[in-house]
Amino acid sequence: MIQGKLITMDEFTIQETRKFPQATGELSSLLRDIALAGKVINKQVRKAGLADILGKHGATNVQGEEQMKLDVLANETLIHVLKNSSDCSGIASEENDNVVPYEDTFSANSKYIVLFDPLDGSSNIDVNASIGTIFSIYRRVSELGKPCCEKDFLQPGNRLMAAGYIIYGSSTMMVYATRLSVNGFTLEPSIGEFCLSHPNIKIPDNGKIYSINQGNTVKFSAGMRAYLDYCMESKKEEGRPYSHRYIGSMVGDLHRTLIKGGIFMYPADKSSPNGKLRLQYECNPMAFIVEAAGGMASDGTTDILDVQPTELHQRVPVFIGSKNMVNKALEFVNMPEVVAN
Ligand code: P6P
Repeated sequence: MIQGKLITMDEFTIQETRKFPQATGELSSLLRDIALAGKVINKQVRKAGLADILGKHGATNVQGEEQMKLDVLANETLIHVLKNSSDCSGIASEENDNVVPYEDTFSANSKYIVLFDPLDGSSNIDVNASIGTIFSIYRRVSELGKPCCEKDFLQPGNRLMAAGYIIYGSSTMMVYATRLSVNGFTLEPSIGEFCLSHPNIKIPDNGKIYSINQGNTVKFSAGMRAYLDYCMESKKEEGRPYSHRYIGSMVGDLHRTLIKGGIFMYPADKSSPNGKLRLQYECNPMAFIVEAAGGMASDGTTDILDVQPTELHQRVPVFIGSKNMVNKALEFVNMPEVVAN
């Protein structure tokens, strides 16, 4: 707020850019393009209950998941907006089997690439629960002047330049992290602008909410089951057991975790040895945001951001949130099996 005046995301990113004389403003411009795509997707999401765009699109994506029509619309919106951006050389999407280099000369000379999950949590679309767009921005490693290629999209999360999400919930918010801070912007529909509402977000070191699909418990390791027992027991020092919250939409569960503290987990299990969530489209961007806010993200043994991707759509187990809670969970998960039984 400046003298009670709203600060738009554009004003904020320009102010941030001015702090670094060597900054070219390209990253800020790319963030503004993503925000534009978010506004277009938001318009489609907000009318989903009315327009005939509910229901299955019929196609299935590389994950074998049936695509809801909004998934497709969101994906196409992001591809179109970023193709017309002056700062993106190509994209990779959870909905596309392969990377999509933009073939024009201008894009071939752009220095950034973007990965996204266009509409995460899409199974919640027709029950009106929070869903979201997740994005990651890397500086490309391939030669400028030529189309970007797959190696640009297989960089570890510790090389991210920025990452964020747009959550279509009770309000529409865009939260993004650079290496300096995490900031949240709420869409003000009357002016069509994202306005700064959550400056310099920090995740509490502790929380009282654990978030996991407990329906998978029978498939979890003994250590994982021991941690869930710990969460459910009444802890004298905390006065009550933790609360369990699970929306089934990573953006919704992690936005709550970021704001209130807590832990979100999608661990490996007997039928999914690498868990379910995708490293490049969900776990790396969320880990970058949470760690920039002072939290922690692990695959059970390694910091998520240090995992070297080998495949575009690879999955990874994830424990992410308040650092003290993640460390406690890892104690249980990594205890010798015989002790945990
Ligand atoms: P489950 C949504 O499909 C998603 O990719 C994440 O947004 C969410 O956290 C997870 O899968 C939910 O998976 O197996 O609990 O339905």
